[in-house]
Amino acid sequence: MASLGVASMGSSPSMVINGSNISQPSTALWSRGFKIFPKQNISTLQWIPLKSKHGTVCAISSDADGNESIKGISNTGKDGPLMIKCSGEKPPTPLLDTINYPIHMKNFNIKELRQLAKELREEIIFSVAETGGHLSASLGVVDLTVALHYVFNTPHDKVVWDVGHQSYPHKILTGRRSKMGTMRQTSGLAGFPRRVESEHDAFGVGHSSTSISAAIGMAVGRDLLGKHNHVIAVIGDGAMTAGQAYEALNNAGFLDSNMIIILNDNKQVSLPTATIDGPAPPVGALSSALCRLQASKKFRQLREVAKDITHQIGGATHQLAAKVDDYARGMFSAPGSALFEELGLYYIGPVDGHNIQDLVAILENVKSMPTPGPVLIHVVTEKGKGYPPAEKAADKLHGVVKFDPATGKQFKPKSSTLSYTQYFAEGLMAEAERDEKIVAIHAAMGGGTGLNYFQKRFPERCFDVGIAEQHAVTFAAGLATEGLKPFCAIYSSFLQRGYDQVVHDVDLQKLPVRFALDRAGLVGADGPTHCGAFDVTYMACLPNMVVMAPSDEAELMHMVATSAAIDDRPSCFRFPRGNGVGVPLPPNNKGTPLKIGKGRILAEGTRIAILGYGSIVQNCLAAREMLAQQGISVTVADARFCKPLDGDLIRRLVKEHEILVTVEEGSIGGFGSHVSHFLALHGLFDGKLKWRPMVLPDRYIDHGSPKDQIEEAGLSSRHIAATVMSLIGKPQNALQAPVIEYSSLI
Ligand SMILES: Cc1ncc(C[n+]2csc(CCOP(=O)(O)OP(=O)(O)O)c2C)c(N)n1
Repeated sequence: MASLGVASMGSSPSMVINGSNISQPSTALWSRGFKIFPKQNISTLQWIPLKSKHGTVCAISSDADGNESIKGISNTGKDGPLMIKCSGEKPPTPLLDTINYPIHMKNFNIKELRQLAKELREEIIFSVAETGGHLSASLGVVDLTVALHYVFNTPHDKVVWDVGHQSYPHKILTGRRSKMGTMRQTSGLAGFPRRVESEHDAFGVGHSSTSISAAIGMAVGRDLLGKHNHVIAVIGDGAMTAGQAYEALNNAGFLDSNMIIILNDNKQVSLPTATIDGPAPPVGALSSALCRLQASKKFRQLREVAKDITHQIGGATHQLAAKVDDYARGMFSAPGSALFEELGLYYIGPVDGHNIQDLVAILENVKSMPTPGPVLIHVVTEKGKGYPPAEKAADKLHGVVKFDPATGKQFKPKSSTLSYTQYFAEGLMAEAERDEKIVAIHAAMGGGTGLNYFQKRFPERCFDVGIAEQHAVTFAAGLATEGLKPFCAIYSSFLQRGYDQVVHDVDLQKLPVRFALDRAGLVGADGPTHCGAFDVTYMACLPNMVVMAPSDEAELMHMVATSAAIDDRPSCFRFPRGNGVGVPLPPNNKGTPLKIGKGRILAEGTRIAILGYGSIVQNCLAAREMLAQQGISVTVADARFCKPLDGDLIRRLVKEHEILVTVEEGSIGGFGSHVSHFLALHGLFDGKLKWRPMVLPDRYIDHGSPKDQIEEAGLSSRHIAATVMSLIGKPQNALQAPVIEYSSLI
């Protein structure tokens, strides 16, 4: 196990340890009042605590060569964030105004750093109130961010933010303050770190739990190239629930490269949601382990006593104390810390993540070590820290639209319809009322998937597995083997994580797991990391999977019912971010199972057939109206199924029309590819048919408004109509009608 020496000054500022020859303390200690030093340098150590009137304690340590270093460590307990003011006026930011890059804060003292943190908080609240975005995760790491940028030197040193939704203070301190007003908007700053946006963004993110893996790669790369920078991964306790994080920890301990992992523990594992009564309690064993660890003051004291006895008496008592120590570790402390240490990481913590002085002291100590190996610093923070409306809100104001900074009240747009997500939840609850075998699974996304409503209605039948999409899929497969009817609700882009599980654990075994793929297609402000571009492609190539997409919210409810009824193989249906179109819903939200593999014609025409797949059908209908104004008669069909395809419908469309245009909000290789495959195999390309596929472009589309994104993708109703016009040789500029996009209704 990698190990550092740790000398404790104990919890009392008046405690004096003079000249203690501390041999091999192997354990993690409370952050206040300690000095860490490389084990190999231990010879003599002097702690000379000096009380100042501010309660500051200074310690002097001297190494074997007699070199002394002085450390000032606060023990005042008053070092939390300064009170912030949120009037709605632009806050005065005299210190922040002097900083464009971290280099400008290097001469600050602790008091100034605390003031800087206060100004950063006010700045974030002010700017996110104007733009919307991820608020509370960023507020929670302001002090940590200040300490990191004070101690380390990005971009030379690499700071890898996990998920990246907490990176707003980092962005402000690294040259992007003036662009904060463009956050998540078309051509503006991204809501997550991106390598193309700044050299200070060491790694692009959006999906969780990648930071440790990436950081190890950077650390090993550095070593291979003989470089000397520091690498720091900052990962939340939520992100720490994913398997990849453990794979990385395991590998970090084995490779033993120097790196720092900061575990940002705010006791929020799943995304909190405002749509249930209170914040979602943290799920998973690690979470409870971390809680126990934080609560284990007694344990820390016991260990201090054991250590003191060890050093004072030695010999047999030493062994006894060591046993007490081991026993105590197993009993009270800290499955969390034990786990990390077993994996070969040196564990420090828990540390108050809002105490800049402590954070700076610890980071400087770890930084100054020549070969610490992988070190895990367990930092405890509060999500939304410093902003009372966020601290109090049930959802902690995790993700917000524009809001009033004085009150935290959000300006949510009024809509006559609900989100597709909510219609899904309603449809699923209607099924579950009638069939008690229906169970629901999500991966830390109760609010995002609407399953928080299901959870409330059927608490025993809803499972939040943490940010663990792979596990969610195989867990669902296991449930299916027992005859239950699992609905796995996962965003399209997040299911990419669980793909082998979908293939190997579900499809190959023909297990009836139902996948509800939310956020299909373009997602607006979250950008390409969250864009559901690929699911049709990756699901429809699987031999046993039934693949569906509803064109409106009523169809969504029918597809929920269809999936519930399919009990001999897996099935999936995708639906977009945004609101329904306002069609009548089935009675009591209870859908009727559709005939598998059967589409429908929505509007009859003569020359041209547009075959849409999914909610983009609404744009096809709008395009039809535009073309009608040009005297062009168009049939619009709703495919409903990508797999199995409705061969009869395709044959009919080809037979009765000169032109077939397929439209989908998905990548190449999806619905259009299946249609073309069918056309080719059945000789339907051998005549006069003109066929054009309209899909998402073969590149990633940046964050922006849904309207801008669909324009850029070339999938607006105007684009569909223009494609038809060009196919029949008419000038496209004849299209004057207003553009109606379903996506703009979001
Ligand atoms: C693979 C993946 N699944 C789900 C999400 C959605 N998500 C974003 S933040 C978050 C919670 C992260 O918790 P934590 O890491 O503790 O950060 P906190 O928001 O609490 O600061 C989730 C589930 C994601 N980004 N990536």
